[in-house]
Amino acid sequence: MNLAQSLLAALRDHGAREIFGIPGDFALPFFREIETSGILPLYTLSHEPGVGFAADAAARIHSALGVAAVTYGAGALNMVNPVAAAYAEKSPVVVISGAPGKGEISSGLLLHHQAKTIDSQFEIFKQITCDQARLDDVAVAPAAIARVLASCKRHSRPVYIEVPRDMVGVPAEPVVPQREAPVDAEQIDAAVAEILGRLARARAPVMMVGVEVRRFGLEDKVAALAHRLGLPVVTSMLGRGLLAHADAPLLGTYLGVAGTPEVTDLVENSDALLLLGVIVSDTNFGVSSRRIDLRTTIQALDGRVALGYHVYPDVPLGALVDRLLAAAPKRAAPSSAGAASYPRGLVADDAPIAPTDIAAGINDLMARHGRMPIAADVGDCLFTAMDIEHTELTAPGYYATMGYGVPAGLALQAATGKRSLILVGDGAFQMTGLELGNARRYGWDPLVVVFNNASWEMLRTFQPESAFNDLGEWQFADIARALGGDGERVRTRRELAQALERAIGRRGRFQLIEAMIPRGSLSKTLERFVAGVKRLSAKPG
Ligand code: TPW
Ligand code: MG
Repeated sequence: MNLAQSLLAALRDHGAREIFGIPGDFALPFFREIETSGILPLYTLSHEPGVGFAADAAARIHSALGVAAVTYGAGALNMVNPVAAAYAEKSPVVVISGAPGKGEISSGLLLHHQAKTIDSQFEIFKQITCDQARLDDVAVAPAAIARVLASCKRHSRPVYIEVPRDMVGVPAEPVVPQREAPVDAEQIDAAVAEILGRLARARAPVMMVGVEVRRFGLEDKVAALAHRLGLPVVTSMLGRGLLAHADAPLLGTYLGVAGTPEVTDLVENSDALLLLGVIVSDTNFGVSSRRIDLRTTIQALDGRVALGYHVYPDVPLGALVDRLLAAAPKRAAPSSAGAASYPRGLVADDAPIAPTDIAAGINDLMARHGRMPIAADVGDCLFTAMDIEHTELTAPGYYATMGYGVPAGLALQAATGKRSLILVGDGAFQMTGLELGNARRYGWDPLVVVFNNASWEMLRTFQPESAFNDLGEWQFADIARALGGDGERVRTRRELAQALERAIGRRGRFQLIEAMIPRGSLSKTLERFVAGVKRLSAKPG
């Protein structure tokens, strides 16, 4: 076994199922090993941001490692933003970069793709990954791989592995996975007792679930826990899509001022808000209509539990949920709050299309043809996704990078074999939409809805006076044909309803529906968001 094979087998043994990548000369030997070993399938895309987003989405949908393989410098540095997004949103992406070999480094020449020093790239990735290794010593490389992959799983954050090109074929030992660190049972029991006590005394306890619940594969257990404790459940914005397939008393998504009053009141009036794996960020909490005092909440995140000023520093979420389930009293009192209702029954008339019509059309479609996993980009398409019934969703709901939707949607299909639905704005499509050209050769046929308002509309809502938010009117439906898919431009609700039905019936090629949306026409959620943010910023203090 050589070092590359040792690394590839370790990736597979740690849960990775496929690799997304783009080679370069520093990475060619490693890519040859990927192809000839057949240990994991390789999907190449066109631009490294797409590779990073695809690996991230695969990690999210599998609740396991995603892998992005690139070349040194020009390749890896192109992935800084997607990896930063994965870091922020706790997606376990393994970045594997080719690198110059020892002999080249000592040649005294500057090397192509080198930024400041040979180490610059390693230093840059230290900022956006939780562990790193350069495999330049075969004696310690297997242990380094084991450590880095264990970190990736434990923290559910990206890691960085650099493979000098002259090391790829060197004979190496297989990687022995690290054993899981033992948990401090007494500490966990103490945390569990305090949590259950707080919940029992509370007048209006509520459970909010965030991405860690999915990252650590806890959805079914958390659903059972909610039933056991009789707690109503909401997701955070980034956690939207969680529990979609679990039997949970799920009411909707907490969006502060942008959300429905029922969910917002429930969360903001709770005297014991149990935050399970929720990243406490401005997108979740900055838009609260009534400031949530985080000291009154119970927070389980990043391997610790905090109740007010009381912190239990070593409590992994999985172990906590297991102990809560074991210790919780069997209280059958179901939560009384009603579930959210979503727009349905798209009226097929000649009115222009509003974002809410797209939500209604998709809800109708899924009711007839079954639920699809969704990848959404940033823009009003993401707010519109909040009006689509619960289904698996991957979107950068906290870090909020554009360009995510199309590559993520391709990865959903690569990872699950299921046809995905991609929601993307025209501005975001301009960034990474061409990755759709790769769908044909891999047999992916996602359904893509482009929200074309010829505008950076979200930015316009905050700063209407700026003309730079006017984009040109690109013909996205025409681009679809050139990329190997089918495209259709629709302007009315009737055309939208018909196009959705046609698209779902056509398999084998991606289907792009370009929905023309008049500027200024926003989803209800974005409307409330903008009104709420303006109201909040108008308040003194
Ligand atoms: C990589 C900043 C946030 S929203 C937005 C921009 C430029 C406009 C989105 O336009 P689009 O959608 O896609 O047409 P819509 O509904 O608003 O019309 N660069 C990156 N990420 C972000 N978030 C920005 C810039 C931004
Ligand atoms: Mg737009």
